[in-house]
Amino acid sequence: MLTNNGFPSMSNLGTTIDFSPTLVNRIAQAPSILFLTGAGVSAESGVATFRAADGLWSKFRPEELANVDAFLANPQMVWEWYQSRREVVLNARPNAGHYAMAAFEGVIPETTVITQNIDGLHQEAGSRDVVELHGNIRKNFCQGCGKRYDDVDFLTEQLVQQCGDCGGMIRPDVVWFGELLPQQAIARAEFLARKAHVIFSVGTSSLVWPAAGIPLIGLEAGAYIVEVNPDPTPLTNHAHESIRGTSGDVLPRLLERVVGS
Ligand code: BV8
Ligand code: ZN
Repeated sequence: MLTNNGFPSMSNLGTTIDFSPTLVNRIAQAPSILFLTGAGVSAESGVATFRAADGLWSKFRPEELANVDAFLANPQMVWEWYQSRREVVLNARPNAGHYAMAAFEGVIPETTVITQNIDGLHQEAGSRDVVELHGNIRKNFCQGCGKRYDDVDFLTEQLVQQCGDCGGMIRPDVVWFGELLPQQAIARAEFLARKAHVIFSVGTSSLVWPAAGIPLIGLEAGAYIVEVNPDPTPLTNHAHESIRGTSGDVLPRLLERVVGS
């Protein structure tokens, strides 16, 4: 009998979702599972997604903001955009979807979260093995010399900050378009995708590469691919199952179903 090791029981979940027995059995018997997550997982924590109608980029385009040329051309504008996002992230709390993914660690020992999100909410929810593919908005470094400024709280600084060592501009430690992902993070993500028995793609539009390729690497290696998203994405036709729903609703119910199986 699987237990979820004392994580809050989800029994008051009301109506049920008819999960396929194949999915429940595959998870229950899996030595390792993987969650690839995107902005949709944090939407229920009040952190805007990128491509929704009211998303972050409805007013701007990625090229204008999330790339180093934009930062070098207009550092103050890019800095202010990140300051406004930092403010939202630091006031956000994990939601039921984050907590369910953390609780899966108590059911399937080898549970890893590979996230595209930069908000740190998986770690705050208790997930112990989180790979951040696109960095973390709570960390910073100098664009000029690379000096780290992780423990400095810039939240109140409205102006772009200068490096004490070289006078260069300090930037959030996130991966911008055209920049390589942290080598160790993408290598570990691809390694885990080849090993996982079940891979969940949760809350991502599956548009940004190389993150979007992670489930496909797992598919090729024989993993069971499950998408959780209110909308279809380019991954939908490749997934074994695509569950139309929100992460905060689907994942706690799935955990309940697996624990009870
Ligand atoms: C690189 C950090 C070498 C900064 C981000 C191959 C093919 C085509 C293009 C490329 C390719 N390889 C590289 C590229 C270029 C580019 C790319 O992928 N472009 C795309 C747009 C075509 N990739 C790169 O530049 C990467 N670097 O590969 O370097 C290189 C460079 C150039 C050319 C070749 C090689 C770097 C990519 C990282 C960029 N940084 N963010 C910041 O956050 O400010 S990307 C940004 O978008 C996010 O980090 C996120 O990771 C990403 C994807 O967004 P999502 O998380 O999916 O969010 P989105 O809003 O799109 O979707 C939300 C989903 O959730 C929706 O489906 C919605 O229905 C769903 N949802 C909503 N509510 C819920 C929900 N789901 C569940 N529950 C809910 N409640
Ligand atoms: Zn510097």
